[in-house]
Amino acid sequence: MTVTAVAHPNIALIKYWGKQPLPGNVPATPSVSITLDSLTSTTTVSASDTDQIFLNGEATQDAKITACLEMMRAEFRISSVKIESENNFPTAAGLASSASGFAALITALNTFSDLDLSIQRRTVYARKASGSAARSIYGGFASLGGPDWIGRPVLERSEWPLKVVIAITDENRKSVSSSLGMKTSEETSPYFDAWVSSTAEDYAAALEAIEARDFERLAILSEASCLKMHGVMQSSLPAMIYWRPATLSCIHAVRDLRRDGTPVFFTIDAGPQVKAVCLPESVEKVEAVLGNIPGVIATHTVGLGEGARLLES
Ligand code: 2P0
Repeated sequence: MTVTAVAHPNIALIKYWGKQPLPGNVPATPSVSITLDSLTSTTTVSASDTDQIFLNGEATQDAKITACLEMMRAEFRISSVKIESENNFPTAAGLASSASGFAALITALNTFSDLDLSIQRRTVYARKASGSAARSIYGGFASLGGPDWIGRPVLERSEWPLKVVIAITDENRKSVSSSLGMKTSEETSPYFDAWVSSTAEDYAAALEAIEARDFERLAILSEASCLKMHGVMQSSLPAMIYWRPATLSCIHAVRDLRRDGTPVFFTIDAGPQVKAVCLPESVEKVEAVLGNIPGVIATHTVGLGEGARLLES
């Protein structure tokens, strides 16, 4: 039997950065995200004599996928498998390929191995594989918060159909993985505790802003969460400076646009790309402004996507 699942990356508006000293990959901060459309991870699981992993057509050893299989086999009977995963966007360049990849893998394994996991339990296993993957199990707006650290749906994509203009400023693979980066921040950033305690408030306020469709409030909270996270990254030892010069130019351009009345805000993950979140009517203006910034290689505009799902064969 062969099972194929697809999932999309998500971008956190209130960010997850850091883990609790507990088993099961438990985040230190709650997060809220939007799942994107267009960008897709497609993962096929099939029977095999030995475990084999292919990423974008190339045989590879992937420590996180191997650990995910081990974690699942500690609880379930899962035979040797061949895993083939393809992304239609750059891997590991701050576009959350691990979120979509693991959301698709857990969804495919669930059916391949007859695990019969509820959607909530799929978010838990996705989280254990990669924290942000819990949120890609759902489409639209999703959250991952305590005390149970289960992924939850917040709004359907049709309930607030925001757009995201992604400005690509560097297509190289990022130099520091998120897991290592988080560990470095936990151990060395003098701001880490303040980051964790203040994010609980941002999370509650963002859920209220989303519920109220209050764009301006969500803009302020999201930009603050992003800049706080990057402050923690930059105050770690060694410092993680993910931004390129064009990243900073995009930040200023988005702030100028909003000050002049265009509903748009920025967010940036563990990479150099800028995601400008806006209302549909502002897309053309945001694309034109960001596309003209020196150092911006390309812009891609996406909408909000569906949750992880099986591909009909
Ligand atoms: C997020 N990021 O909330 C934050 C913002 C990156 C910056 O979640 O160690 O790949 O696998 O749980 O999920 C990226 O971290 O980390 C991430 P692991 P993950 O989207």
